[in-house]
Amino acid sequence: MDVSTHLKPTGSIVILTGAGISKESGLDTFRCAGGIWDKVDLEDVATPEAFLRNPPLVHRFYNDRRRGLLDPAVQPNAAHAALAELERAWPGDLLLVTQNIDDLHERAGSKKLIHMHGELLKAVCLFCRTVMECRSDLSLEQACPHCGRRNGLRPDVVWFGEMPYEMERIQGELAACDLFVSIGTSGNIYPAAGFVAEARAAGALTVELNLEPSSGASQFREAIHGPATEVVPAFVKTLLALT
Ligand code: BJW
Repeated sequence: MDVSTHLKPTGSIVILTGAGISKESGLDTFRCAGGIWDKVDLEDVATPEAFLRNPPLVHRFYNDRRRGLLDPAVQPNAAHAALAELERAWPGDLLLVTQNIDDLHERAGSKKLIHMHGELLKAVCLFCRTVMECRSDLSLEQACPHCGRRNGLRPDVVWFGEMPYEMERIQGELAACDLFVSIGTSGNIYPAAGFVAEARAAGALTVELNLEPSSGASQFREAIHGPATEVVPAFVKTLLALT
């Protein structure tokens, strides 16, 4: 692919990542065979109604995933590292938007980052809306350290039917970007699945980097298929050669 015909080194880049980028770090994806939604019904754990119906079940699901994320074996991989390097070295604007609730992009060194579906290592109090760091198990019995009330702490993640975070800022950046890159996402979940159309409407070059063609693959101008730890560093190298 010759990105140099579409992109100047001062161009602005928006990158969207999904569960596939963290797969080779040891975290499960959602919709792959053997993935999270093969083990648990999303209606039981990833909706506000599920949390009202059975909060201990929802807490157990996220407590298990939080412990998994904090396992010392789970570390950022070469794809996370390449995106952090791109942010450091790219002369133009760059925004990384992740659907992932893990903290592997931060650990790799990314700074201009939006967690549109929230963060596993944060909790929010439903009563006073305080957001707090959370590195251990959550339960209904715990009192909010800010307002002191029990029964209100939940993981600070975005469930189905809830509004993803910072949508106005993301849409503003998509409307002004020259390159949109989607990495490791199946393209099934909106509004993230619609970002490629928004970037195309803004005249951006659109590129998909994924293990296999995603649900929205036909909307991208270019696609490179393979494991993130191989295709992302190679693509970043191509971009940095323009600088
Ligand atoms: C590799 C790899 C390797 C593997 N290397 N690649 C139409 C328009 C707009 C909205 C809707 C609509 N229809 C329905 C909706 C609503 C709904 C939705 O999209 N539903 C769909 C079922 C259609 N969306 C919402 O409700 C969202 N909110 C919203 O729309 O707000 C507006 C609104 C408000 C109020 C009322 C109505 C509307 C919120 C969505 C929240 C999603 N939350 C989750 C779970 C919470 C966080 C968590 O527990 O982690 O977020 S669902 C889950 O899916 C998680 C992920 O972030 C998200 C996306 O998954 P992702 O990342 O794509 O993972 P996979 O597994 O699907 O794909 C992995 C890919 O990687 C695969 O392609 C592999 O091939 C690849 N891969 N190994 C590279 N080594």
